[in-house]
Amino acid sequence: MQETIRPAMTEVPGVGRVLVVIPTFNEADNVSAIVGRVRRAAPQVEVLVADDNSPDGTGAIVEDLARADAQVHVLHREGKQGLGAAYLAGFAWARQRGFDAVVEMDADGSHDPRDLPALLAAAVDADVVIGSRWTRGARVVNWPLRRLLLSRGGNLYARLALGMPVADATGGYRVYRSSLLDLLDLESVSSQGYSFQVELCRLAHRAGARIAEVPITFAERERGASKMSPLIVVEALWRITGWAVDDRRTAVRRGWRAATAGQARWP
Ligand SMILES: Nc1nc2c(ncn2[C@@H]2O[C@H](COP(=O)(O)OP(=O)(O)OP(=O)(O)O)[C@@H](O)[C@H]2O)c(=O)[nH]1
Ligand SMILES: [Mg+2]
Repeated sequence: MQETIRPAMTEVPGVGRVLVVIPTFNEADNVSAIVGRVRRAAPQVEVLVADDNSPDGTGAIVEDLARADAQVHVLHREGKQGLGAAYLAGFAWARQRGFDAVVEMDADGSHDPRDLPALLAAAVDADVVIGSRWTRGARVVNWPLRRLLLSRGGNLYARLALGMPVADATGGYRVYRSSLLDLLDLESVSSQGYSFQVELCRLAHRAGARIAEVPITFAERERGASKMSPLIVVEALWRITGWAVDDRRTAVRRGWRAATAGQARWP
């Protein structure tokens, strides 16, 4: 049987076939622009928009984009089920089709596709690459003080509570190698909102993944409405605290087992 050879154009050197997953809910004002910008910034990658049946017609707009471009796809989902669920569906879509890496990116323009080549280059030697707002060289443009403080505070808490050596554990501009996603227990993921990013970071860290951070320029959304809500912040705080308690319980249990095993040997 003759082997199918994929054109080199659809591969990122050292990484392979890459799918950019863009979750959307009511992003009709943004979605065409972001898909076009991704395609221009990284012509080798494919794009999947995971739309939660947006009432503003985002899904139909992406249908048109997909008809015109074989590297653009749309996943229509039944209704608004949160960012985390949309990403998990996108990851499953990518894995079923043999993509080697998946990128997470917001539709609202906060994540600049021109940073994508640098993120993909870092993925050559990493399992996860985080586009970081809080690494030297990064820029955050037009964010109100309230959002800056929330992000800095949330990241500080996540870092201290979970002991992860990551500056931006809440950021949502990332590359995951599929080989890592295959190792993670994604069925155990329960986060809906922001804490999804922290939860995946924690799973990756615990799996011993090589995590790299690359500075990005992050900009406040210009069009459309934010889906950020107090509930999303409360969910993140609640879950991070729960994971921190679990981690400490596990550590105490391990310490206790080690200590009692020692006693058995030296009565
Ligand atoms: N499919 C899907 N996408 C969602 C859902 N909630 C948010 N999104 C998308 O996730 C991305 C991030 O959401 P944003 O509203 O920009 O949230 P944010 O970036 O945390 O907040 P802002 O700073 O206010 O923009 C956007 O592309 C949204 O359209 C959801 O329930 N389902
Ligand atoms: Mg946003």
